[in-house]
Amino acid sequence: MRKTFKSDLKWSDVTPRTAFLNRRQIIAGAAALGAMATPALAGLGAVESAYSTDDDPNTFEEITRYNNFYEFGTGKEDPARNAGALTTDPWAVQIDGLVDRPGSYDLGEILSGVTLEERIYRFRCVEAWSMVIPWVGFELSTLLNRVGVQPSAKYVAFETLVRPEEMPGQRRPILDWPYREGLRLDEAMHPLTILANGIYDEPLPNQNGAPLRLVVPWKYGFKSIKSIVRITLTEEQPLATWNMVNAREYGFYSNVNPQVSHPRWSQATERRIGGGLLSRRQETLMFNGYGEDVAGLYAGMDLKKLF
Ligand SMILES: Nc1nc2c(c(=O)[nH]1)N[C@H]1C(S)=C(S)[C@@H](COP(=O)(O)O)O[C@H]1N2
Ligand SMILES: [Mo]
Repeated sequence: MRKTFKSDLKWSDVTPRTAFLNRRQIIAGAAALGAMATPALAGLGAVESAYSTDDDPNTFEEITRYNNFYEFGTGKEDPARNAGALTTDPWAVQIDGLVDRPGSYDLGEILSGVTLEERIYRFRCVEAWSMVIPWVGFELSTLLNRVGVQPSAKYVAFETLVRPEEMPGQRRPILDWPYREGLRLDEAMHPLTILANGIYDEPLPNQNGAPLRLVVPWKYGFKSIKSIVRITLTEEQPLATWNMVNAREYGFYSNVNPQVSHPRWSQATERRIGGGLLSRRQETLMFNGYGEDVAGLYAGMDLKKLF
């Protein structure tokens, strides 16, 4: 089982897959030799996690050039083209609602209290494409525990930045800004749920939701809200952007489920984004393959009704 190895190579943006796989072989080799002391720190200095998948990760280029981030336009290439203008420093996150220590928390302050981990997760968009992304981040529960969740809290609401001067998509009523998402508290506290601030040991590119975005790997990608400026603990189920657009097509839960079709397409299979011959359609897994870890959250729930 992979665990707690420091990064020992800095990955190149140009040939990330090769560098990445070499690095993993080096780490596996070091583990086999019992070489526990791998002291070098590189990049964000994340430690590896047993929650990572063994699936081949997508390249840095694939992950950063094919995006959904409607604040920067609706085309898959718009975010990479337009998001460079976003100012991500300074950055603060307002944490409020049913918490003991509400306030505006500077990003540096948030990051100083966490252990960054590498989490290689499958990522499944509701549009039936998927990738494998080596995130760097930390468990959302760490942050929520630090601010103190009050017993009456049942949900967590998230909001993305509103800054139309830097986000051209927000100058048009594409969505009802800000982009909003929400989780049930037990989903938010689950160890698989992370806030990411990096990819491939590099700071998160703006088009992927810099400087801080949610990643919930067993749910459709739109739940993983980007560029978060507000986290609110609530008693009522919060509003969620795509659910507001069309509740019949996008449920509040939106757990990946090959048995529940989108009204306009099947969710039984997905297209794994990838170069040339490796590109392939594959079967979609229940809870995106994370059922062993998360199915218990939904015991007794009718997942066709509460989809
Ligand atoms: N604020 C915001 N967050 C967002 C979106 C968005 O348009 N705005 N798109 C969502 C969708 S549909 C997907 S699939 C993922 C895409 O993440 P990626 O571009 O890092 O792969 O971000 C999600 N988070
Ligand atoms: Mo998506």
